[in-house]
Amino acid sequence: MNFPNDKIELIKGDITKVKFDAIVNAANSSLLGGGGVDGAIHRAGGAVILEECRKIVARQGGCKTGQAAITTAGNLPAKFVVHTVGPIWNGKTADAQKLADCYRNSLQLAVDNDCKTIAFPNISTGVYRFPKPEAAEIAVRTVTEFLAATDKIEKVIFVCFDDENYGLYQNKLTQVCTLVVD
Ligand code: AR6
Repeated sequence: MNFPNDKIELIKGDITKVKFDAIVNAANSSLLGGGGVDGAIHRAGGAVILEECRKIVARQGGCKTGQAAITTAGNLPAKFVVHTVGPIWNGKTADAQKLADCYRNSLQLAVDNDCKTIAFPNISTGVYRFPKPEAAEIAVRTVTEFLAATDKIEKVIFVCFDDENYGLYQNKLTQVCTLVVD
């Protein structure tokens, strides 16, 4: 689906199928895999992703909430996986800031690795229970701001797995992009 901001796209589907320079993983701070989109990425990408994650852990001891780390993408059609750790929702303002950090730091890491296209799942809106409307607002606002400040990223795609997130992103993207165009 296309929006007035032609650098942003939206699809409903499985992020492991996306052939972009980078796909983002909603990981946990151990970086050693889990369920949800994390499990899907490790299953489809194969053992090389976990091996590289283990090396990152050995080097820096995991990944803090809001931070991001990058590996190659194994058998996935993408070139890189950016692993970021979303906040576990507990109703605090700090959670919103950490979620924005996830989007910002993932985009910056993609730029640092010469990626021009990047796909995001709906970070923290599964097991970590971040409210979907607020998470969509933060994701769209943070990505839109980042894109306005750099010409290094050519395309960002939000990959929604469920109808609720897909509907929320459609609304948010239309609103934000209309404001930008006006
Ligand atoms: N493609 C795109 N989106 C997906 C896919 C997929 N294949 N599978 C699930 N989603 P979650 P979190 C959506 O729980 O809330 C893991 O165990 C899903 O519908 O994967 O950040 C990690 O190891 C939801 O909208 O991540 C952590 O321990 C979104 O991805 C913990 O879960 C995020 O849901 C992270 O929790």
